[in-house]
Amino acid sequence: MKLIFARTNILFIVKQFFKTCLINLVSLLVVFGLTISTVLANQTPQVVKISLGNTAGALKFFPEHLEFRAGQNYLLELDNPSPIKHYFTPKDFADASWTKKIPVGKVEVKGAIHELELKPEGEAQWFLTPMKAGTYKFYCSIAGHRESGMIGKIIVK
Ligand SMILES: [Cu+2]
Repeated sequence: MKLIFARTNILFIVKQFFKTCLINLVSLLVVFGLTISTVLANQTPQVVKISLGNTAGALKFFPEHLEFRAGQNYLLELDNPSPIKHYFTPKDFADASWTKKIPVGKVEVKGAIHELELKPEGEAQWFLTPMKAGTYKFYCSIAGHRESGMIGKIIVK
């Protein structure tokens, strides 16, 4: 009788011990998860430079192919070194991304942006996080430019 009682007691203690271990493990994972998400939110953006044309007036983007990782923060640094204005139009990619901000002087433009117009020597910064994997196109929407080769491909993995 005594032996059975002692055995039950030990079993109870062992069970309690594992329960405590499990609770501690879960708390640890929660804290770890929160830390990771905080790190992601404050993660320094990876800089991607894109030129709209060149000084020779080529109707091309440099580079024409871009690759991103979903969930990673990016800073697109756009410039227009060409003698004429161009558009950077990555509509579907922009829809599949979260635009954090587009700083313009002392203003931060937020929300759904589809297109930027850059005048000669213009520069722009676009902070975004691609959210959905896929293949997207970007182009210049000035009549004739896209047809002449001002088009590029974006791959989000
Ligand atoms: Cu153009």
